[in-house]
Amino acid sequence: METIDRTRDALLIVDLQHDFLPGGALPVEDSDAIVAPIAQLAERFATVVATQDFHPPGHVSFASRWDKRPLEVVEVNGEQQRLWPDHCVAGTRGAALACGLPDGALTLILRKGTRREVDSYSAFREGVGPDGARASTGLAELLRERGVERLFCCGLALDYCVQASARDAAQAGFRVLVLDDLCRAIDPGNRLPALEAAGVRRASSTVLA
Ligand code: VGL
Ligand code: ZN
Repeated sequence: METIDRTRDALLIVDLQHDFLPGGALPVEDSDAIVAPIAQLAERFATVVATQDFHPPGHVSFASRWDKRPLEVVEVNGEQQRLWPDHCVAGTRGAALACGLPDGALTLILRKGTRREVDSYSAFREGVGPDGARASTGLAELLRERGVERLFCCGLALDYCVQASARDAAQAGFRVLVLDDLCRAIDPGNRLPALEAAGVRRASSTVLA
C-alpha cells in the first residue's frame, strides 16, 4: 500500500487525447477504459501534470511527410524515428485532452512535439534535435520547486510516451511508479527495457487504495 502525500507526490497523465482513443488517428486499444479512473485518481493529488502531444502540420514523425507508411522507421538527427499517421495536430479535436478533468484540476498542461523537426515522447526532455542534444522541458525543475519527490505515471501510450517520461523522471532523480492498469500500449507485446533499466517501479493503482 502507498499513501498519497499531497506535497511530495505528483500525478503525471500522459497524452490522454482524442487521437489516441478509439476512433482517433492513432487509436490505442481499450484506451477509453482508463479515462474515468484517471480522472477520479487525479482528485487525490495536489499536483497533476497532463502532457499533450501537439504537433504542427508536416511534423517529422508523420509518415505522410516522408511519403512512407506508418510504423516504418527513418533516421532523424542520428536517431531512429518511428513514423505515425498524422495525429494530435495542434488545434484539432484529435489533439484535445480527453481526461475529463475540470480545468482547475490540472497544475500544468505540458505541450510536447511542438517543433516541426523534433519529436518528443518524454515530458521531461525533447527528442534529439538538430544540435544533437535533448532539450529540457523544465518539468523536473517545476516539480522540484513544488517539493515533489515521487511521481505516479499513467496514460498513453505505455510503450512510447509513458515509458520515455517515466525513464527521464527517474533519471532526473524522482522516485517513479508506473500505474500499469491506468496505461495502455500501442503494441502490448512491446517489452519496456527503458523502465527496467531506469529502476522504475510498476504497480497497479490499487496500491493507492
Ligand atoms: C505517442 C506515438 C506518437 C504517445 C505520441 O503518446 O505515446 N506515440 N506520438
Ligand atoms: Zn506524437
